[in-house]
Amino acid sequence: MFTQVNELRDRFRDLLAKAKSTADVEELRVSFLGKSGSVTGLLKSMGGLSPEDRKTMGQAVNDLKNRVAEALQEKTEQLKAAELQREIDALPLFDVSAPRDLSRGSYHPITLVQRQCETIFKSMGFTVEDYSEIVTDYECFESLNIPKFHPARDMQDTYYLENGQLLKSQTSAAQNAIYRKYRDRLYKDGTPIKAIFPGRCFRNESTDACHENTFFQMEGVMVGRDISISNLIFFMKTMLSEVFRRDIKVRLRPGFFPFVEPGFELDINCLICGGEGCPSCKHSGWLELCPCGMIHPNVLREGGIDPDEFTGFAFGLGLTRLAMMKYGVKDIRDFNGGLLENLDQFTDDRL
Ligand code: FA5
Repeated sequence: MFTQVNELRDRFRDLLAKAKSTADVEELRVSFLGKSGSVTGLLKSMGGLSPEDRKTMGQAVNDLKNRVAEALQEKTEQLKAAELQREIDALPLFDVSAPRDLSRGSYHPITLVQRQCETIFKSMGFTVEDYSEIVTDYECFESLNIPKFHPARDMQDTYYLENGQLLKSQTSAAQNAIYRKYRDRLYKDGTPIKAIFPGRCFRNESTDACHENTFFQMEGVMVGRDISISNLIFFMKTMLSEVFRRDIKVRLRPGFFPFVEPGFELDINCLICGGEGCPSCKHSGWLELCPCGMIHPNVLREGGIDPDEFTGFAFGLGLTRLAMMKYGVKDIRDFNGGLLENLDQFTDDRL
């Protein structure tokens, strides 16, 4: 029987040396150590031996069994490492110092539209202001003629921090700070305040094809002597014709916002369906794009400006919706979706 053990050991060595893959090794394991394997068969065949022979043979076969198991384990690890190395060798070389392939990155469509609007308004003498995303209740509501418990608060629910601050629901939240920043110059030499402030807004509301809980607006204000609705309409028309570079149908209708009087809704004919009605425009053919109006005297007063001396207009352009219309994006949620195939197809030759 010892001869059998030796023969088995030699045969195993030969076969193991020939194994080329982890699958070959597994096959060997089954044929030697499996239920009907050769080593298992030897163990079973020891029943007819004397107790002494069984003891010696048992030790020899168990020894063989352990060595076979160890050798199989070692070979598997070697083959796995070699297989991994082959996969690594097959990978294309990546040179971190190589110049970046710019064709693989792009601006987000909202960034494109935002920059385009900034360029247009800068060319008309507006400054571009930055403002935080976390604001106080005063900035977002009270300074805008929306006192605590005013029903107009129901129009914009947002996300509150434990310390009472909130994620701004509208870029109008920056109005008060802008009036305070520029009012001295306004009083000193009458230079009108002309500012835009783009920014991310947040609303706690259900999403659909034209509503997101996180979206971009761009606020604009102009305050000076004798500023009227005609100025407002001029700037809105100029901006839209520059952005779309073609004739766009718009409509102005009365709208209520506590911080403007009179207030308007400026709607744009839906460019996704051409005005026929679709989910992007809630089947109305029109898309609310840019509410606006003449700044309410209370809001000017709160910003340290005398409404008997100065007047102004304000607008709150829905930048994300503008990007939808400009690029024909049917569902607003695609902008936050992160799918590069969706996002990297837009360019603007003026950037
Ligand atoms: C406002 O936020 C006012 N602050 C705008 C304003 C400014 C009025 C200055 C008067 C003077 P409204 O809630 O309608 O208004 O939002 C303005 C625009 O932001 C909308 O026309 C729309 O284009 C966009 N908008 C509003 N909510 C969402 C939303 N959930 N998802 C995407 N865009 C939105």
